[in-house]
Amino acid sequence: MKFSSHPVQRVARKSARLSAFTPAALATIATVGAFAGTALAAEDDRPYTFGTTVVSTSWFQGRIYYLKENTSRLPQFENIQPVGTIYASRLNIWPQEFDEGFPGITERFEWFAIDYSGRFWAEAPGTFRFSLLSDDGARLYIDDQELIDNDGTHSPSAVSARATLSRGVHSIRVSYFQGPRFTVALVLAVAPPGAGWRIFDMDDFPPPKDPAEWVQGSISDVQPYVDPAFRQPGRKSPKRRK
Ligand SMILES: [Ca+2]
Repeated sequence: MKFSSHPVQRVARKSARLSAFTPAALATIATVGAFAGTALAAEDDRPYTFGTTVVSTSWFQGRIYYLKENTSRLPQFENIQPVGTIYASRLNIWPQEFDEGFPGITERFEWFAIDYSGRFWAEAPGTFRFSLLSDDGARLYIDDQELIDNDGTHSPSAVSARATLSRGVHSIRVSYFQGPRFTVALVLAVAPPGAGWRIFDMDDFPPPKDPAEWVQGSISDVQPYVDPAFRQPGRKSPKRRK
């Protein structure tokens, strides 16, 4: 999928023009970009972290793995042992240089993978759209079904999909790997039923307070998604027919 054909990438392109990926710049993007809304505007002061070591049972749990040099695809995670665990409510790492590793876990900044998993509650059933921007490869699974395959060694690029989710608890997994130094990116965005694009945040999808109300959700109708509002690069906008 080309750079400009996708909402996530369109925002990334806007941000590139702002010369620095600062929180202030992101807040500005939030007010003008395809993700307009409170989620981005309420950016915390560490917008680029892959996660923290502070344990949270309601967030993504990300297991960090070392990869062999010249790995070009996501690994078989079942066959390797994690070197540490981090937690994140959102995956909001815009394209950036990364050379510091993970505080308290490892100094490695290339040839690593993170397998994020968690659970979220869909209150309103219907069509959810997801978009996954990454450098290098990433895949998105919901309820053990693969929605997005953005694997491989590549510069920041996004792939989108849509699916119908029922009301209830859903599992979510984002597998990610960073190949060669230095650039990284990992942004997961969602457009819930009848709503616009925003950063997917676990805190936006809490279950009912009473566990007696919890029900298992289901997924159906998984399909690729291309936003009709975005033109293909190099093409003029179609003339309206009379
Ligand atoms: Ca990279």
